[in-house]
Amino acid sequence: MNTTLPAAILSIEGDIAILAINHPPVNALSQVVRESLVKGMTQAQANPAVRAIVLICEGRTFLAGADITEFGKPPQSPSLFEAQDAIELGNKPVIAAIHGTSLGGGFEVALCCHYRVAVPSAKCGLPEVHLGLLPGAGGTQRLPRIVGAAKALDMITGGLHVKAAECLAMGLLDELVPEGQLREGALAFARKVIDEKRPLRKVRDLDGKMLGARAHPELFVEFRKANARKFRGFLAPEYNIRCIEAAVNLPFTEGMQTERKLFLELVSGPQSIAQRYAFFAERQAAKIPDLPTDTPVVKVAKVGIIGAGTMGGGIAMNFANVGIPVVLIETAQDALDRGLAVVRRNYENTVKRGRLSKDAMENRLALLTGSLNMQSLSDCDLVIEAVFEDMAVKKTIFAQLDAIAKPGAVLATNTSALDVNEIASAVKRPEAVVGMHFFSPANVMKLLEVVRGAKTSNTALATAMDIGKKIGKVAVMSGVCPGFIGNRILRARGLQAQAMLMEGCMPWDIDRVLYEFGMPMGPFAMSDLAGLDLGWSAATSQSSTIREVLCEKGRRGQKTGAGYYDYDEARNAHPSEVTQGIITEFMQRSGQVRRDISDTEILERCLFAMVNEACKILDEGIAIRASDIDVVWINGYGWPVYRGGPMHYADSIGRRVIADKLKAYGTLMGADFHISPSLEKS
Ligand code: T1G
Repeated sequence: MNTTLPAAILSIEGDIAILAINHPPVNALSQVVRESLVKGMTQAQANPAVRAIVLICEGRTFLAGADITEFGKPPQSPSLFEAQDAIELGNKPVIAAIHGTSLGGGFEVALCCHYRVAVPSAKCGLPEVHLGLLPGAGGTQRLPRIVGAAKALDMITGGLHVKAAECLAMGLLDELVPEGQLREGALAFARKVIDEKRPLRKVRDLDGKMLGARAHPELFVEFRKANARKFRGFLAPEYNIRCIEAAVNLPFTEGMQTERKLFLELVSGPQSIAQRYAFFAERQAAKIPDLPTDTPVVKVAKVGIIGAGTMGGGIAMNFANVGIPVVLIETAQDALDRGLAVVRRNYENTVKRGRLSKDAMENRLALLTGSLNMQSLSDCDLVIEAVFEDMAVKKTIFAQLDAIAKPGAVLATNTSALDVNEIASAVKRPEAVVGMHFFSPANVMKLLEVVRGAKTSNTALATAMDIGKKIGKVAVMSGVCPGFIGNRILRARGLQAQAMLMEGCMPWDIDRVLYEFGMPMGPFAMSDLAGLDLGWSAATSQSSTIREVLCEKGRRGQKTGAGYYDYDEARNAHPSEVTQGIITEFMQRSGQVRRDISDTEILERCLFAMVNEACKILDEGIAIRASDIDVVWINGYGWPVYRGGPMHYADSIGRRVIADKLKAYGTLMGADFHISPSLEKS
């Protein structure tokens, strides 16, 4: 006998009820799901034949959290709390049957079940912190009661998705059932619960782990100190910590009140609004309006990478990490050996940090082969060129590649700014050419700019976007222009920063303002990190810029112990009298008179110049939508996600206000500066 509910089917097998939720795409706890939980549980508990209830989901995953699209709208009953009470306070044992990713409110529902089983491929987590929130349905109070305060702090403030085996070890799961047999396994477990007369075990009643933590309040002090840098500027981590402190020190009901109060503060605050915006923006970026969703995609079974330098090696790791073999091409054996050695060292560091097993490292390294012969690329489905940023060199390589690569192969360039159309002109199959701009370090940074050339085919574009997601990148499509989206905006900011050095600022003034805004570092610290001599040549240097003079003096950045800053042995940056002297001399030579520049002016000229360039990028159709630009800067340059990105930030200030401020700065913005048409009209 089956009962159909708004987003579920309730069925009875013998003395076990099965409530199967079905609400694609991820069984989010929308109103219809909450209603189905209350109705299904009530009916099953009222049925005298039923002695246990299995809660399971159809589709790709168990409940994956509250429906984020409902936030900021009037609440619709029943509430998530009512749905949880219908489970936890019922008169029959409820077993959660978990697959996919049981996250946020979804896992909080599972924690209200009396027992939890999962397939080995499942993951559980309370990642609300990534949305600028906290687990607002009892997760901060129930999780520590099972795993203890220390593990709860890591899991919740890290927003971790924890593998089923680890969840079992921590006591979050009662049993792992065979992969692909979740329903059968859950029913068998329910049978045991009935036959063994297991109790209605409620997590809220567990207190053993809390007693232990109560005796060690220093845990929270140390945790805050150890994570201060990582949590800098964010509200949600601190609020999550306070909730876990409440779980340790207060009775359950009072702890729940603390959680509710802090959740309500976060959910209506600008940081969570920005982080929820960023969550959806990232998913929007994958949607290219004029690219049919059924566009054929090349299956990438083997990748070729030309250039085994820092970028080439880092790019190669992305593919090896997901089991795709890579052949790395170099022109000389020592360069090839060096490149492969860097890759091995990167993996060894990850193993040392305990984030990769030695076997996994060896398996990945086994997927990487090196060759001095470009013919080795002939069976690759995707070839990525990652050589020196010189157009002539790139065109020569693509012409050679054209004669070697197999029909249908996608030919990508990792260029960070050069004209993809010109590169494509070097081959007879320009439709196969696409830009895949990785960000350094390529094995770490999540952003991938996929550059669509004038002749790039839909298949080449779709393949680049698809493989980008498969290797864990956030792919954003860009049109062709110097610097594409991210670096073009970076340049606009850099022009203001450099100009202000000639008006009275020192590099450390500008870096401080942007660091305090939330950027990981300012433009001058970034330049020192990357190396001031990128693209510089002693042969042609003429002391014409501050950067040239620094390079001529051997101050080429962190790697030389000095650049804009002086660096100590621990590579800590210190303001430099040498740099100050160079800047002062430059100002005197050009007759500039120093003036005091406020932090506000520094911030506005840097950020508003970025917004203006972003508007031009939209005006020119280089980016599809404003939120794509935000995704680029959050994932490629460390724009603080709690501020949503340059365009979200612009909207929070008002584009009209920005246009007026830019006009007020007038010629200070530079002789070549002009306001974007769309910003002008806003
Ligand atoms: N609400 C609404 N829509 C969601 C959603 C959610 N929670 N999760 C995903 N979607 C949409 C997404 O926008 C996309 O839509 C589609 O589903 C597939 O997503 C009270 C307050 C589950 C790991 O943080 O991490 O519970 O673009 O492309 O790569 O304490 O989605 O197809 O139209 O990401 O396979 C807590 C968020 C919420 C989990 C699947 N939960 N989701 O990844 O697919 S707050 C989360 C994810 C909360 C409680 C608190 C991932 C995923 P479209 P996708 P995927």
